[in-house]
Amino acid sequence: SARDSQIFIIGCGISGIGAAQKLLKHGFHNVHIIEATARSGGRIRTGRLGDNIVEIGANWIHGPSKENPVFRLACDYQLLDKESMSEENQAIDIGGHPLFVPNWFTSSGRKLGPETMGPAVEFFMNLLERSQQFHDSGGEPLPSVGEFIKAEVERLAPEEWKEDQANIAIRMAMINTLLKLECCVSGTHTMDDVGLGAFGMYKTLPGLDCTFPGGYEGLIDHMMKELPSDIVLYNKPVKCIHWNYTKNGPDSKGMLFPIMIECVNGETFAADHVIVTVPLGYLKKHQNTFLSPTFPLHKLHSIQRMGFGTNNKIFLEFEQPFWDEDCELIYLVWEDETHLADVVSDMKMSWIRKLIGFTVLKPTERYGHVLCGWIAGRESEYMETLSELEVLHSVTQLLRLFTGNPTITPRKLLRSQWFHDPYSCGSYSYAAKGCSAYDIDNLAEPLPLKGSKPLQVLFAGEATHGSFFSTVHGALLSGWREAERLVSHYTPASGSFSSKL
Ligand code: 6YU
Repeated sequence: SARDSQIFIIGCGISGIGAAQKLLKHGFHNVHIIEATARSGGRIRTGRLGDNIVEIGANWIHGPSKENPVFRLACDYQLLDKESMSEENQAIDIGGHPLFVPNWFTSSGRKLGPETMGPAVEFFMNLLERSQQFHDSGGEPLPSVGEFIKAEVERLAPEEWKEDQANIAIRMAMINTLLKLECCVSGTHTMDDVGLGAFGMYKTLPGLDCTFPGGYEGLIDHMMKELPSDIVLYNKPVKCIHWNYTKNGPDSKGMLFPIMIECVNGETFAADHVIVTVPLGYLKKHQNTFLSPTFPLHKLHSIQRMGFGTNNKIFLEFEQPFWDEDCELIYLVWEDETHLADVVSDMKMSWIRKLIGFTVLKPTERYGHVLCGWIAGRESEYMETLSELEVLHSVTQLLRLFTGNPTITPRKLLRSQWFHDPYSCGSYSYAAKGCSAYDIDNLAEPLPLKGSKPLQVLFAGEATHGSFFSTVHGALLSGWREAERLVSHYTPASGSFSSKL
């Protein structure tokens, strides 16, 4: 039967796991996942800092409400606390920007109050909201979000804050911090790289972002338990997928397999279909060798055009907090950054300026005093090349400068290194300057679309979801989508005979 067809999924992240789950549910039984590393989960990765668990990859369920499949699974598996599941939390709609209780520290060791900084945050959030609206209305005045926001700040800020001249400089510096924070959210080097017209392609769901008390990887563990235990072939990086391939031997029915998967270790697998879920960063890096024959031009161009950047975390553990008890987000503001320009002239000396600040891990009873620092872009990639001790030294100096306390010493540090991870090549995708919905359609388009042997190579993964790219739920939905594409390919249209069976 058609359900006998050989299907291989490349990558055991949540999109690959989701695809396997759905195919098995529909009766396909020759399904395997080929994974480059020794573990499942990909960019969902829970690590340890002393006695604490910390998320090295994905952190939150963005928009945890009924429509979010990750939320539904997490509820079914009972992985969330009561509050996260409450109807009240599900109904909160903040448009993707949780209002964390902030503390502001500046480079002269001052701690500033909400009356000084609050207006800058409000002003910025308004510009961000306006940036998202060009997707529906069209007519974007500038190519990128960064250029738009900077132009609007220059135009509007003097008027907006004219009654409060004394604070203009510090608020401009604050806007710089907020732009850097937005680089972390979008996973990009600069907001000048994020397309203004495409920014609004990203859609949010209602629900107050929540975390997994036992770690995000618990979700992966539960999903894996529902799959046959031998479904994943670990430690087998795929080197090349040969499609329209004619040199395979015949299958049990004497048919030729159209695909040959070639692994780095020389092993090969014959298949009818392969679902590729490797990160966009990996595809960009290996665009000339990963497929043979290579990608059609329109697909290749979209792989090149869509953005994929780096956002890293630096976890720090302290004996005592230097922040307020209710603080959820610590902003670092450089008082000399009063001009809106993202230039780091000397990477070695100044990379640390890109660190926007820290989220506070809550609740304290569970974590103790742990902060998670956020840093994106090329400075983040440079940080990855430094030793843990060098990073610790730089962060310690930074904290002493900003708190004015020369004795502050973090007692432990752990940082992520997503750019140098050979199977991620960065953190997640964004809609780059010049991108449109067509680019994501192109990324998701199967090869070949038509012909006597269609749908040989299918594409899933976070970057292929039109509105939830860069998220775990987008990744999961994309895996389900490609599995369903195969299911309907083999399902006769009602009332008519299908030659596909
Ligand atoms: C979310 C969040 N979150 C922080 C950080 C990161 C990410 N995301 P996978 O990579 O998982 O799987 C592919 C597998 O393929 C993998 O196992 C490889 O080893 C394997 N592979 C590769 N090459 C291979 C080869 N050759 N052969 C065989 N195997 C191979 N998402 O929902 N909440 O809080 C965060 C965050 C530091 C790095 C995140 C978050 C992104 C998710 O982690 C990610 O999308 C999915 O896990 C990907 O799953 P997958 O299966 O596709 O790939 C307005 C506006 C702006 C728009 N942006 C909004 C911002 C929202 C994004 N937020 C992110 C924030 C954080 C903090």
